[in-house]
Amino acid sequence: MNFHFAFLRLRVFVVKVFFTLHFSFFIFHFPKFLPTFANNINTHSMVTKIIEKAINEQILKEEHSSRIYLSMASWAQVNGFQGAAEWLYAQTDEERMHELKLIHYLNDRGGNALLDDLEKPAGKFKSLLDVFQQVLKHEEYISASINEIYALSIKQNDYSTGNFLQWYITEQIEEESTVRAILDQIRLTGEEKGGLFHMDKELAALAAKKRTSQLAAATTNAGI
Ligand code: OFO
Repeated sequence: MNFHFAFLRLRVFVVKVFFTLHFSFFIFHFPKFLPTFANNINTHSMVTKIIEKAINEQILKEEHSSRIYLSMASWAQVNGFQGAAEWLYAQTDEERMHELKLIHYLNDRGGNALLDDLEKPAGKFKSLLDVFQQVLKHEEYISASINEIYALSIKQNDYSTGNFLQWYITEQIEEESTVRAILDQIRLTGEEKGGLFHMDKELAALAAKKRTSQLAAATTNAGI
């Protein structure tokens, strides 16, 4: 074997060893890169599993809100409070719109919106005052829940979800304030027949206003 041939074989051997070592290093360390790839995907486009779970829970709460108000509306209707029934029926539809908005958002962000079992809502109430006291209590609970998901989205660096939830935060301020005003009026007019009659008329007017703004929102958000 001449010297040149031996030198060539040595070079081929060195190149082979070099590539074999690099390939083995990549295969050995590849699993460590996977979480990095996954994290990048979660941070930049898809919701994390934690946010997906939180939004799915909120979807259930909005659907439950819709049922609670539907049950209250039915009670109001059979107990002669036509205006209150109209307001509560309109509120039922609004809660369903809140639910739909969340479903579309979650699916658009690569999550999977899932429905779950619902609790049975209460069907009997002591008075109109009792109904609206329960509405306020429920809205306060929903506001706290929205705020919790907002805080979670910031913790998860999910600013898109935080931005999306801003709409719900503003909506909750409005919902609570409307119900507080209704409660103040019920207390002011009193729970005597004349006062309740007047209040029911007020609620019918508020329901008509709510329906008009729902129609406007449905026209603007026709794509949701
Ligand atoms: Fe969805 O705002 Fe009431 O519950």
